[in-house]
Amino acid sequence: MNKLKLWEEAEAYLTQYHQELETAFTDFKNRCEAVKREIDVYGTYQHTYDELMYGAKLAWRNSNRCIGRLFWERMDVIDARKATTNEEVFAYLIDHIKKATNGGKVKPMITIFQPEVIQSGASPVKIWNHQLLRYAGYETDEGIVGDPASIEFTKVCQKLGWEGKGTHFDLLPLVVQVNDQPPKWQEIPDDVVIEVPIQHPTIDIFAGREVKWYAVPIISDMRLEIGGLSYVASPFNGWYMGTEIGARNFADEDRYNFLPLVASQLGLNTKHLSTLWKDRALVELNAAVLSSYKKAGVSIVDHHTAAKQFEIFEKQEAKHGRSVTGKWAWLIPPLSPATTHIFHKPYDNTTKKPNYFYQDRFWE
Ligand code: HEM
Ligand code: NRG
Repeated sequence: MNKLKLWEEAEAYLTQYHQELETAFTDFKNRCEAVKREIDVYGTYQHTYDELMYGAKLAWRNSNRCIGRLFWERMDVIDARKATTNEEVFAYLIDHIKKATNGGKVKPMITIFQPEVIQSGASPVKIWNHQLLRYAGYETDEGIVGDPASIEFTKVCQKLGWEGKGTHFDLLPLVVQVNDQPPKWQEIPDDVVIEVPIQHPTIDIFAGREVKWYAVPIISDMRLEIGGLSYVASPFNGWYMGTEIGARNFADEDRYNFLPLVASQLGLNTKHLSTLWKDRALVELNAAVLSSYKKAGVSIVDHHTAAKQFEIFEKQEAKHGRSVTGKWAWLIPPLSPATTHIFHKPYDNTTKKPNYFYQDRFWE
């Protein structure tokens, strides 16, 4: 990115920041002058903590695929830009898991490391994990063990010397890389992780097998862009919507694929698709996820409540004279979508900035 483009991006963000926060006009002008000079002299600039915090929240507000945006102003923003060593990065990540988990009362949180260096394109801090907490997946002679979505990354971890126990629910290690040195891995301490045993309230839907899921989804492979700066390592989390686990992670044929087992435990006729055995199994599986998280005292939201909250978000944004952008195919829940208002209207999928973007994997 050249200086002119960077300044344009910076100016657009500073303008939005000062407008929405209604700061004094002189403060806005002074800050613009300072940033402009910084870019002229150094070819880059640094955000103040307040700019970083508000930018991360705006990026959430602008996340078209997220149904959880009502709470966009309520997120803890940790400034980890001073972390330069593997040890410091690991410490921040483990602290993030601990504080976001918060004993089960999950807190939305983001930890932001140094941004990409504009002049060289180098990234001083990289996180290789897709989520800070995720289960390994192994190809064995008896078929896949664990989460099929993790097979490739699990191989990467094994190449680095990590060895999993070989269960269906082995937490992968954290893998970080500083200054393009060889990556380092570290196991996550047990005492900072909450996992929820999944049980149906009345039926043995897993035929006695131990099934569980981790409490907090912490996406760690997206790039946070604010005012032309790219925070390539900025893991963030909210809490789960039940269907993410019950209708996708446990149900997709290329994930844990539990529907046939659950249906057979429910005594359903799986010979004919027309018995709706998949739909019946899905409902009980999702009910089991929601009631298990509730019983364990871990925050989770069902898709009906989440859709209602999203409707409030849309009204709130309209009241502030702002348009809500969204990606319909992602916003509708994968279970009973037409029971939510989201199904019945179109959404404009324009990308606003700041935002969270996909980026190339660091390990490929
Ligand atoms: C996507 C719910 C918090 C940013 C999603 C999805 C759901 C969801 C259901 C779709 C996921 C999928 O289908 O794989 C929630 C809930 C939250 C929450 C219930 C509770 C507070 C957050 C926070 C951020 C965020 C704190 C960022 C600061 C995103 C982004 C995506 C997303 C960027 C797209 C992810 C992708 O493309 O893989 N959210 N979210 N969400 N959410 Fe949220
Ligand atoms: N579907 C993924 C997680 C994606 C993000 N979901 C959230 N994000 N709820 C899964 O692990 O099932 N969040 O920040 O809360």
